[in-house]
Amino acid sequence: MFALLRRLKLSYSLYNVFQRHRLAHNLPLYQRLGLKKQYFSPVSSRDFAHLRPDAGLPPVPPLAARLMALPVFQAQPAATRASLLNFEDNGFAVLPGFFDDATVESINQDLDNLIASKQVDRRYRNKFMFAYKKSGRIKAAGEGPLRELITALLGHEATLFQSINFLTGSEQRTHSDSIHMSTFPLGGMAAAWVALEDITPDNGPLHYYPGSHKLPYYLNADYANEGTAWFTGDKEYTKYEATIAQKIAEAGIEKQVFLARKGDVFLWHANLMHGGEPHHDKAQTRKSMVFHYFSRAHVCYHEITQRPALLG
Ligand SMILES: O=C(O)CCC(=O)C(=O)O
Repeated sequence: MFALLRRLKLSYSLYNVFQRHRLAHNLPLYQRLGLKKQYFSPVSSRDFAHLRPDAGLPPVPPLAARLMALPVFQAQPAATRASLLNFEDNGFAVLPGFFDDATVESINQDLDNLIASKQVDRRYRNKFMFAYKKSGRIKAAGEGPLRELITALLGHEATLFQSINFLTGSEQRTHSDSIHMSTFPLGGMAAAWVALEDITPDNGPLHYYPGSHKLPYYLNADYANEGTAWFTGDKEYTKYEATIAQKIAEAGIEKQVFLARKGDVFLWHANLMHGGEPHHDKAQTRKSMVFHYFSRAHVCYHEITQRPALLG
């Protein structure tokens, strides 16, 4: 009964009626796209199926020009600049030592304090969600130069949607963030993953599939999870994960594991397939943090739950 209620679109639309200030971002875009929707209306990829893939997006200069204009880009070592310039080809960029030791330690200290004072709690097994709302130092890490780089990569103003801190490996199966944090047009999100200590093969490193962002975006229709006018889809998330595993095997893309050093940053594209390796050595922690950003120029929503995204 509870599961059915959770899938009832009306129940969360009612909740969203009280969130106008955080949902109004989609309204000008709905209007530009000719979609008759309220700020609280359910939304999914099905609503955009009749539109041109780039409908409603303003043109932007090429990636190299966007990056060159940024002092933070100019200040990076040559290898980091090359990695950022290749983002559109590879689907990721690596920024070794982007955060210094003192910054990382202050973030670890803030997270410890937030956990001890119960200001953040563990959700979805081992995720400390939205700590940036409680820690100025975590927020500063996600805003500032990192967000400027993400804005340049997206070509549109990036807004920090969420932070997730981990003390252990996520062990999440391979996925594209676009099934969780979705946009129209496709591709209007990106993420920054930060190593808050050295990562080893045994403490659940991040994994990713280079170039996999060029695969199609696999959304509700690809695992028969579109639902009905009243209810969201009824498929288990494991069915999505199995679909992704099959698509990657068919594409023959080889997995890479990111053995980061403390302070390293890994940026990924909205459709880069990635996940967490098994965390074998439970005596080790895996301190890390990920920021997910949405583009302000896109309709931002959640494909599985068909909810508009709450920003700000
Ligand atoms: O940190 C990890 O192991 C994976 C995180 C992840 O997949 C995500 O935040 O989307």
